[in-house]
Amino acid sequence: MLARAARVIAYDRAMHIVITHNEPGAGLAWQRELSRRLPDLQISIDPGCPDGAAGLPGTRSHPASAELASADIAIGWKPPADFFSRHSRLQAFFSTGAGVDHLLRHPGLPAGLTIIRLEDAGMGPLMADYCLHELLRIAGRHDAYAAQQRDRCWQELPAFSREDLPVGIVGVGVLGAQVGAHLARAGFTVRGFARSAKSIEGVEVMHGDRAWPAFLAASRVLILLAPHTPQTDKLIDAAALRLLQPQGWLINVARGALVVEADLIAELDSGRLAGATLDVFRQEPLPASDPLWHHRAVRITPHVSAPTQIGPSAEQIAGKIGALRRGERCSGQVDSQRGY
Ligand code: OXD
Repeated sequence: MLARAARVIAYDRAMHIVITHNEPGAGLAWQRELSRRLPDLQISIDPGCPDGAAGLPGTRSHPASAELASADIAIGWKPPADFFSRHSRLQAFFSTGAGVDHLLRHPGLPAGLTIIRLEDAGMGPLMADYCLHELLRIAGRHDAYAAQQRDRCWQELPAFSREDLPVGIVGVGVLGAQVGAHLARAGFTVRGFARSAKSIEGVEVMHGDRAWPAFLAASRVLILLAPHTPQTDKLIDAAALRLLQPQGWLINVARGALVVEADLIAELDSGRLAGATLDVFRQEPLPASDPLWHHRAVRITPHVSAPTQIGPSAEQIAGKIGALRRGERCSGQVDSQRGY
């Protein structure tokens, strides 16, 4: 499928863009940001998404269905089930997030549709700070102090040094590489795990299946930054967690489906794993009945480690649309076989 990933789309007429987004308000925000940057293009909001009935004054947010069916490019996040049946002439879909699993798993996704993901667009530094913050919190024993505060207990605990907390990052793509370099600059020993050899300043990158056990064994804090693909589904199970250094931590900022939740809870309960920071979950929002909510060793954030930065993201997408209009290639095209 690499041939498809490298495909160039040439447009010789005015293009029509349709926006679809599952969050109320997001469709309008994207329409506003893109209209400023691409004033000569028609930019509509798909009627099947929450903002579908609204639209910017002077724009046609809900054109006639024949007109909508002529959309060339879609931009958005988690399109509704019938989206692709209503937009039969699409040639490309820009994901407004780094992940594209929401598209690759869509039952109506047409074969051969070019998918383009966001590349950093301001998310890298946020993700890097989120991970550094968690590491410093672990090093400073802040969870233990929070528990002590609840019990009104005044007791100094030995802090962990940087050397005590070697970090392993699974997935060193655009975001993972930035996180790794940031943590290395902050003085942590950082290893990355990738499918193939890579060079990242300050980070030792290990690659290939044979290196996996040694990579885990060298890590005390495991950070997940890999995409969710058939290969990474349930990658982090009891066997993987038990290979980590004793009293390890898991930080998941990738996708919940990478982790076998029951195994994670069992490892935390046994005390082999000291804690987990989870920003992503197999089911989001995390159901109220999920045992993770109440686990003493788990910190939960609601998929906020690196929210899409709409200004830089719209700038990036507008630039790539410009490239496509000129018949040029643009980066970030997804290989659907690989899954990212
Ligand atoms: C994602 C994102 O892919 O938020 O999860 O960008």
